[in-house]
Amino acid sequence: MPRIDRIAEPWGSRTPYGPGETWPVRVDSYLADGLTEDDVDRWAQSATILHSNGDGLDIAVKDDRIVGVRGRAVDRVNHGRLGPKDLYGWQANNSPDRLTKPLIRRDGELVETDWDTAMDAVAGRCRELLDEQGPSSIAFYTTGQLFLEEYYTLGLIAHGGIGTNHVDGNTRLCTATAAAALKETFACDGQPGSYTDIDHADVIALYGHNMAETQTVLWTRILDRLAGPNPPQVVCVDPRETPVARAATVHLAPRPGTNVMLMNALLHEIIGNGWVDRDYVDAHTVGFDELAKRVEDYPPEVAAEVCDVPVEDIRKAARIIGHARRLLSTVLQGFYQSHQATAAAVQVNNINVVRGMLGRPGCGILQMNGQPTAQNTREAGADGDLPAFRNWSNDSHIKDLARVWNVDPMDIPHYSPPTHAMQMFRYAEEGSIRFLYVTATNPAVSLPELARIRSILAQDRLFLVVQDIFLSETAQLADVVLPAATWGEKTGTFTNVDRTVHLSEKAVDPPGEARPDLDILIDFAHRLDLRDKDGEPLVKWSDPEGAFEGWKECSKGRPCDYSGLSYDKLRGGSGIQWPVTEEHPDGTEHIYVDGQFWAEPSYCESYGRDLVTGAPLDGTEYRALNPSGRAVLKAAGYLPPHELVSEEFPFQLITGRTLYHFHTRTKTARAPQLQAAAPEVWVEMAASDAGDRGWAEGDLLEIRTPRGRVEARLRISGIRPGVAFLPFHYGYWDQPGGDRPDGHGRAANELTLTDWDPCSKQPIFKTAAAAVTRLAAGDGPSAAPTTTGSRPVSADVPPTRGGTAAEAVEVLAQGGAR
Ligand SMILES: Nc1nc2c(c(=O)[nH]1)N[C@H]1C(S)=C(S)[C@@H](COP(=O)(O)OP(=O)(O)OC[C@H]3O[C@@H](n4cnc5c(=O)[nH]c(N)nc54)[C@H](O)[C@@H]3O)O[C@H]1N2
Ligand SMILES: Nc1nc2c(c(=O)[nH]1)N[C@H]1C(S)=C(S)[C@@H](COP(=O)(O)OP(=O)(O)OC[C@H]3O[C@@H](n4cnc5c(=O)[nH]c(N)nc54)[C@H](O)[C@@H]3O)O[C@H]1N2
Ligand SMILES: [Mo]
Repeated sequence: MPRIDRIAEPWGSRTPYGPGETWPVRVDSYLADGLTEDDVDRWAQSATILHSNGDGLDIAVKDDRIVGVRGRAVDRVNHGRLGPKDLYGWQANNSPDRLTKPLIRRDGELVETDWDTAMDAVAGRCRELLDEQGPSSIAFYTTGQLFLEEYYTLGLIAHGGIGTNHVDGNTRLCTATAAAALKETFACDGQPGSYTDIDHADVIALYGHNMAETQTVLWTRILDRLAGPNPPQVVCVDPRETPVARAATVHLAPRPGTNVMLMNALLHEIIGNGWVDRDYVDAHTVGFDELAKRVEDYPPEVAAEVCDVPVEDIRKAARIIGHARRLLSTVLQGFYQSHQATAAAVQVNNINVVRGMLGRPGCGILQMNGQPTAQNTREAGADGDLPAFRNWSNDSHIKDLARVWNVDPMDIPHYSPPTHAMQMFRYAEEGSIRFLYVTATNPAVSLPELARIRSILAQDRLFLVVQDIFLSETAQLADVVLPAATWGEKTGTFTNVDRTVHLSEKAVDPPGEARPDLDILIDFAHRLDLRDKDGEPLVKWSDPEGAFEGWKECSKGRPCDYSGLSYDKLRGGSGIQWPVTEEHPDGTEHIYVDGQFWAEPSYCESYGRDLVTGAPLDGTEYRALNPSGRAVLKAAGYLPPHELVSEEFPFQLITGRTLYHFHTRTKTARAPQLQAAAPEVWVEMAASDAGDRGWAEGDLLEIRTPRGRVEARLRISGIRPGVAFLPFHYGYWDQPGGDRPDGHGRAANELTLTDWDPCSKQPIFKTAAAAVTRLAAGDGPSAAPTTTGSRPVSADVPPTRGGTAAEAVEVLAQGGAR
């Protein structure tokens, strides 16, 4: 069987196809230690977890250990393909340094203990605080990496049992703007697009989205269209020369933080030239006149100046988008992690809406998620929102939720918008939050301004519980550490960006005494003795399928309706797109068909916000604006970034990802092929910036902002001049699981600022002003990958290769390139 080094060739072989054709099948697999499929004892059905794409796969098991993975040919998402992180990342499950016993802090040290002692300490401290200070002293900070069943249970415990409003996920750092932008335009979360739109689109526009590295299989789908007949045109908006930029018909590389200016100029051209579907706008929208008037002030000449992009490129991009017959737009962190995040993302929605490009094949918006299960954090109400897109400011929605949970409506906090993560950390800093229960996230590396975060997490008065699979940087600061089972070791469901629900089956037992997150949460609820209004236990299930059945009831009749799904139905075939109901038993590929939205005032999830101040609108205001539930076209003026460059801090600092690592690397650094591909932090700068200063590839630089400093070796790349890029994957411990802080010198978030978008409250990771100096000349190139956005401009950097250790199998169903 053909073997390919998938470190060297992250996207594998091409299987070209044309518009409207079916994407050919290509089954990718990787088994450890030279095993073949004949050696495998059994396969367990699941999907990928180190990104949001939701590629169906099977987990290979031999001698009760995970030994590899194979893509599922029948799955609608990937047609068998897997990306490098999927092929190699599962090895972290088998890492010898997994947490296997609970830990508790005694005399300043974390020591091993038994589950009873650990859980009594957790529930005991929580109960004490509830009695002394009330529910507002309790907070939960969760993730986009657990299962739907776990979030739903957590939301029930926190909102319905404890009654705190302080529940959020790291999804605040990740997809808060996706949700916010959808709520602004459609008054409800829920992804309008479908991945199959790639099969039909004639124009694909990617805004601040390095899909090639962050959803590799989705990008493979685009590459296969680009290699086929009548390929789509691609528009890329990104200040770096990413693989997306290289494949684009037009690449706009704006100054970081100027997205709204650029979007307004694109809309200026589109509306000004009449590239508008007037019938659609008249029948299905409100707000067009304000939008048209607002963007009059943003001619391309002005944007060209502010964004520093050639005016003819802006016009060209607008013409391509304006003439598209089937337009797919995708948005991610280059838009979401900035000061006008929601305002910018909403302008992307506006383009598709004014062009009438929604609800049919090839016409979609993907306000992308990042994490594998972030969609579920939002749906199930573990990000502060209420379950199943219920509206916290609509009393009848609260009453309905109270019915499902059998609690009193007044017991569900809904007196103000849910507390967002950045505010929760502020409350912990000020001392009003005294108990913080962290599940499956590593805030000591991933939150902005780490010196501050460390000091908050290390406070004596804060009781910190960390539930993880490794002793992360955050876990090392905890009072109690709870060892969790993870993907492959527990069962549950999760939903990807395009609403596809997958079942992930347990393949093997967790190591040592580690337990599924769901079991731990239910144990916590029982120890707190949480009850419903009839005195029965509040949490009525004891296993994942029971939780799923509870969720089906909760979601029935709401937009994200799972009531027609079951575990059995998800077994054997492809993932299925919600809503799944009696009328649509096989799921729903396109929502918002014929301009039908979930925006009707009594049904919608959100009444929207002011894009500048973030203040929520109330029901009366919303009814006046949008009585019949149309799409809302919201305009926004451009505001400059909050932290501007100066003589002292002349570089714009942006941060982000590389193809081979996931976040704080707790998993990918433990997969040898991935770690070797990007072993240490680097900083990207343009050749002109390096040349002006006499710096060379591989020189050791110091990057400094008013918050901290990082040392990194220089990669001279195709990034725009004046901008420096740092990957944020490298935490401050020497090696994952190591116990020696190395002086806090390499985590990008030492440098980032405590500031957020007013509407989505998503932190600004993509614009800060930095000083860069050289500490030492290098003795060779930096270790940054050459296959990605960090591709060197110079030819003498050795290419990134995985060698035989990274050879994966690729089986083409129809003749492809190999
Ligand atoms: N390999 C890999 N894949 C992942 C992840 C991972 O850690 N590694 N994480 C997953 C998660 S949780 C997420 S959220 C996604 C994130 O996926 P992406 O959003 O695609 O990744 P980022 O690298 O954070 O940011 C994307 C791009 O934004 C650009 N950018 C920076 N500032 C600006 C700006 O002001 N304007 C514009 N237009 N662009 C700007 C950067 O140059 C960068 O190329 O990836 C998911 N997939
Ligand atoms: N500067 C900068 N900072 C950023 C970003 C950026 O672009 N730039 N991006 C932001 C974004 S989009 C995101 S999503 C965040 C990600 O930030 P984090 O969520 O902090 O990153 P992870 O490394 O994914 O942390 C997940 C943790 O959960 C653990 N874990 C994995 N599986 C399980 C499980 O099944 N159960 C339990 N209990 N634990 C588990 C892992 O070991 C790990 O410690 O970072 C954000 N921070
Ligand atoms: Mo994310």
